[in-house]
Amino acid sequence: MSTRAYIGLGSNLDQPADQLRSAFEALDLIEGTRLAAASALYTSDSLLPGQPRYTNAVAALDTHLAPLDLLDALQAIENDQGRVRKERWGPRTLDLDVLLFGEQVIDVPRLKVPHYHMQARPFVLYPLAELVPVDFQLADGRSLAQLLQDCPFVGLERL
Ligand code: A4P
Ligand code: MG
Repeated sequence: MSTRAYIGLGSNLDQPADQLRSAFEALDLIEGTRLAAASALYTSDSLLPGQPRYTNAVAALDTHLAPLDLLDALQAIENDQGRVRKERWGPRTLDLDVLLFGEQVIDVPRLKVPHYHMQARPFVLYPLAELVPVDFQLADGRSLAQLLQDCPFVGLERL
């Protein structure tokens, strides 16, 4: 049986839109995994001042992998696309975050799911909303509709 996982994609270096398009292709090539759906791309200012603007999107995956194996595959894609980790929250060619993994709540040092700040980030919630049913709920019971209401579509541009 496969698990539906949602992945947040972000880039603010080296042609971000192209980085995300390559990443969608790479996600579909992960072993035991298929890209079920991809959101539109959205741009927004960085949460940290002085960094280039970000392009973000969300992917829906159906995967037979265990969560940590999926994380390994995501980090391999980040590395393949030239990610250099210098500082936390530094500019990056590609960031892949596991937003949701089925209904699972995961809290181990390498992986926290649902992703910690997703509920407050319009560049995560609005692309996610394109891919899920209107009555979608997170593993902890919060409804996406409520999260969207609390997180206005401000500063976001849909490409
Ligand atoms: N890790 C734990 N949980 C997860 C998860 N659910 N998904 C661990 C992925 N990784 C997870 O991640 C650091 C470690 O988190 C990993 O080794 C993994 O084991 P990282 O990607 O190396 O570091 P990071 O991305 O710099 O940190 P973080 O906290 O993921 O940053 P964010 O939250 O991604 O924020 N502004 C706009 N407009 N758009 C953006 O996308 N992104 C950031 C970075 C800042 N401002 C932004 C955006
Ligand atoms: Mg990250």
